[in-house]
Amino acid sequence: MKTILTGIRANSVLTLGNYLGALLPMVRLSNKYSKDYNVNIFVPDLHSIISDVDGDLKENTIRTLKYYLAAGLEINENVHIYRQSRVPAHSELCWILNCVATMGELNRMTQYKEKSDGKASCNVGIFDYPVLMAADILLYSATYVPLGEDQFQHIELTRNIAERFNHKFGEVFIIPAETKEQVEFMGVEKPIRIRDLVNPEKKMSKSTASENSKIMLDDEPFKAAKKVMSATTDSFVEVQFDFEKRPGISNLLYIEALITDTPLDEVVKKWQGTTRYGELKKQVANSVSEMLVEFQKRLAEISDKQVLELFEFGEKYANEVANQKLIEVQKAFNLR
Ligand code: AQP
Repeated sequence: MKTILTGIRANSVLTLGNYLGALLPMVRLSNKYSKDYNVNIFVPDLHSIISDVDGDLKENTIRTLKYYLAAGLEINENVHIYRQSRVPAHSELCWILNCVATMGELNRMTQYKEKSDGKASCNVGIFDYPVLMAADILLYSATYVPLGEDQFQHIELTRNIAERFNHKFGEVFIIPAETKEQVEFMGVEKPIRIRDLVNPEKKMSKSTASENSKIMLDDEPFKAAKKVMSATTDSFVEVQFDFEKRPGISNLLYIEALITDTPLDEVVKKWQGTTRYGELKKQVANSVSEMLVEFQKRLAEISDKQVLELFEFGEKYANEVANQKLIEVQKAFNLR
């Protein structure tokens, strides 16, 4: 069986960007394919500590898994849920892959440049986490890795590291699908990138200081609606969908399409060419707040015990699969 794999860092409450870009697509894919595919959903808690953790990491980890359940994830024996730190093979393989990856390729990673920008010094984890990510993917021979747009460069890096390894040591790793195929599998036209509400040139991020820039999944729905109403748009007369020239209003159209699961074309057709900026904002504010009401209601019904039981099953599976692959790698490297 092929494997679909994804993870979201648990360093704080998630944003609407994380939800629409990564969490919801994964839930939809899992529900659609988990009869015929392995589905691995893990919390990369070792990735979380490359930056400050807001709150208690253990609790954040459990909450992040609850988000998947609240977003409608259906569980069967092919769905595996685990914590990265409970599967030591991730760190072990990361070290080995560090000896295959090059400084030059890691230096080119946009996320590294953005996360280290302006800092006099940053921790080595910020530089090296794409290699840990490669280990996360390759240990389970994952073909599909549904992620937001910002992480696609890391999938390409994973492919390069795996190809280089296989070329030198034999066919040890399954190569994840290339970007185009990943995007097609996700059923979207291009990788998803939700923008910052105040500065729509940038992506919406958990760590952005300005509260109005981001919608958090624990925001009170009326507060989230207010943030949408005050989102930056533009000073043109008519609504146009164009991320290059009109990122603010395009972001709102995009959010509306993703939340209501309506084709983007249809949403754009309804609003494009009209002067109804205010009405469009109200519509999106409504959709966001309705989504949060439903989501938060479901979240409150999920217990820690439910999640801990899933970890128990998933971590047993993950250790078995990952250790087997690690042994193959160690043999290839003559460590064993
Ligand atoms: N704005 C976004 N639009 C679409 N997808 C997004 N993702 C993040 N932001 C957006 C996707 O969410 C997943 C998990 O991200 P992560 O927490 O592991 O790391 P990140 O990309 O660093 O997320 P943030 O919100 O920007 O966190 P901070 O501010 O802490 O650095 C990934 O699939 C990502 O693509």
